[in-house]
Amino acid sequence: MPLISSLSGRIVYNSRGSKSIEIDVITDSKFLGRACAPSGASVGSHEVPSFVDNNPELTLQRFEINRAKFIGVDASDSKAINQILREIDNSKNYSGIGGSVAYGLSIASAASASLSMEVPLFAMLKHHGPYRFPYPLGNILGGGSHAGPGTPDIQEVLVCPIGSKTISEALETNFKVHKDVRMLLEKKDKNFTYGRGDEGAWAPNVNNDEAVSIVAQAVENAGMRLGKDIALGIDFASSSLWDPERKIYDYSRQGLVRSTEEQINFVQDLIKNYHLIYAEDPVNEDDFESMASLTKRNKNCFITGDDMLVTSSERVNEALKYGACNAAILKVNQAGTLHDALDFANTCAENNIGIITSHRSGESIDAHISHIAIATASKMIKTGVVGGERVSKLNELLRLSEYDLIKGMIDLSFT
Ligand code: 2PG
Ligand code: MG
Repeated sequence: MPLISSLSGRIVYNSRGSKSIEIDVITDSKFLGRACAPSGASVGSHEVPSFVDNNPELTLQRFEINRAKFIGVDASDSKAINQILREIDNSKNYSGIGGSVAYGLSIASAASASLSMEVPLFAMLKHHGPYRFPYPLGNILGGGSHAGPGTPDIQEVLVCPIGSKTISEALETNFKVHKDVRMLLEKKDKNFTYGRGDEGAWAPNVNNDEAVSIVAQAVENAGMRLGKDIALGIDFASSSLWDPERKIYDYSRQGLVRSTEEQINFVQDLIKNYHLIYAEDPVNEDDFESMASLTKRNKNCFITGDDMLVTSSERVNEALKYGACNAAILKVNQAGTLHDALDFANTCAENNIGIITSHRSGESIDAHISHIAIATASKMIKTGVVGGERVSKLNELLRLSEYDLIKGMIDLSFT
């Protein structure tokens, strides 16, 4: 049994240059597991907060005061780690210890246990059922909270290489589209600076309609069939556009507003015209009814809840009452601990909700999510395409594809 012999924590910096908490867990006095909490820019209002009172130093202090309570605990027992955290912090959302401590502790413990047990993390987390390899869902072009004025209001236009048969082929395809989109943007705007947003997606001065059409154009120019070789997806992150007082979606960069009905029609037209396979947060985080109407009409598109579900079993159970989604984003730091996130994954799997494991816009070079995506049989892994903190997850997928346990094949099925 991999027993925790020591723990330490520190403040480090994420890909945005903001403070984050990193936790080290050592089991059996020699196996070091290390995890750094990521953070979002477009944060759902029901998410676990990263820090106690928004204060990284105070959060680290809380960890220091409580760390001895984890000594001697079985690091592979995510439930036991969770229980101790719940005893320390009786708030519902880890606001007493801080979401980044909950994240770091739970992931670092699992990582350390996997070293001690000499099994890869994905295999330690998954005990039964067939393995599947997720498709990389790559962020190609965007704006919203991830980029500045002049960029699209829509946060992300993504691609999924659904025709690829291996992970390396899939990665090559995404890299090609990312490069080709830059060439199209250069042609369109002589002043294009090659600027990129927080996740490495191009951040050009184009409106929302142009953003989607340029990515589609790049796919077609490369001789690939839209919806067959590559499918497009969009993260509308529409809670960031929603104005609850005026009850409108405010596309301020494009200078227009949409009522809820107009928003649904806008999304529906994009799904139809571009054969979208993926539509994330197309309506605001609490509008389960509108989400349900899109889910009902689009059997071949993942209508996905991110800010809506915040990796919470409670929220997904609520969504199920409406039939609000057929897919869900899994971000461990939205939930708090690895145990909470795996619990959410089970609820999704039992109810036929496809899982998409995801990075955050503020990231480290950790690659644990690549393992979590495999362990949860995620349909896709949302990682971005370029940037060291994005590529680290993709390169880990390449390494993992070498395991005999996993066939290099990926299989995007809706069932
Ligand atoms: C999202 C994420 C990741 P953020 O909205 O899905 O792309 O962004 O981490 O800023 O919430
Ligand atoms: Mg999102």
